[in-house]
Amino acid sequence: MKTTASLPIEFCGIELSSPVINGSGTYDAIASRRIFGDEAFASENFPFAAFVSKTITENPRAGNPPNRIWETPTGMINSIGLPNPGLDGFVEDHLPILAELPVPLIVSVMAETPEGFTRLVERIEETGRASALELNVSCPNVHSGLIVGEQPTETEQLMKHLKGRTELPLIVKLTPNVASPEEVAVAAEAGGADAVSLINTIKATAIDPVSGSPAIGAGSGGLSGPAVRPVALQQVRAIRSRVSIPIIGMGGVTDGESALEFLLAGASLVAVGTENFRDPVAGRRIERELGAELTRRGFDSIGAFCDRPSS
Ligand code: RRO
Repeated sequence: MKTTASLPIEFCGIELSSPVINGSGTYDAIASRRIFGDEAFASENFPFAAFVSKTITENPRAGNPPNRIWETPTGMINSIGLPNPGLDGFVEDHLPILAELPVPLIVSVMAETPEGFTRLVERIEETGRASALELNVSCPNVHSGLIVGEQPTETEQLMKHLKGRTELPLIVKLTPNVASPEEVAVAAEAGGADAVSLINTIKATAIDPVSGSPAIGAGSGGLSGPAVRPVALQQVRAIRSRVSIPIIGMGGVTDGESALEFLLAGASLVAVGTENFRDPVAGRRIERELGAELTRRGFDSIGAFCDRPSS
């Protein structure tokens, strides 16, 4: 028997070398290329099986005032506020670099209207450089005026609006900050979503005991890291029982065992987020550990695990 299970997997028609990818906004591939050169994009070094970009909007955004990041017990609050170069800046300056990645690219987008989403989706598709799109309808730090990710009917309408307009798989990034994320997932599937990803961060704040004011510049942000893992697992499990499209599970994945927990809860892929800030090559380690976890349980491939009788 091999020492570790083989991990290649297909997701929405995309061939991936493993089920371990990054969470949007948690790994700066462009900075890694700038600092480490071509080595950063060598397939044996790049830590994920697909790369999800930081979310972009049509117009450039400066982001929120500091503090943008705050460490918490077993987690982190962020309120970055979606700084990004806008669609033109992304297509002209970032995409040519991301096109050199050794893995498929998933571009994350956010807009205030269905028409705005359409412009983002169509322009990214035109470049021919993305394998899929993630629709971020769940950022806790941007008041877009669009409550689409919180309202099942709005989510379904957005998906119906976008569906005929692109050939690319559409992944809907869900918020944990609603009473029933399952209802939003069901609506996304009904509208034509190809997959859902969850969880985005959980609304949170921290108070500076000296000033008595929030430690976060914007007043509040979103909690991530191991602290949120039990919440994420519950939501992945609940959504798995309600939809048949694939799920990208995330929330406090730090090692092979926690990645396996998400697969057991019903995710097809797992995304690493906060752990990348502690260990930028965590994805590679988690992939290795996941292979060993599967082998220990008698599976020689991720396919055999997915086809196990109880699943
Ligand atoms: O940029 C952010 O503040 C941010 C985004 Br877009 C998101 O989707 N989730 C998050 O925790 N932070």
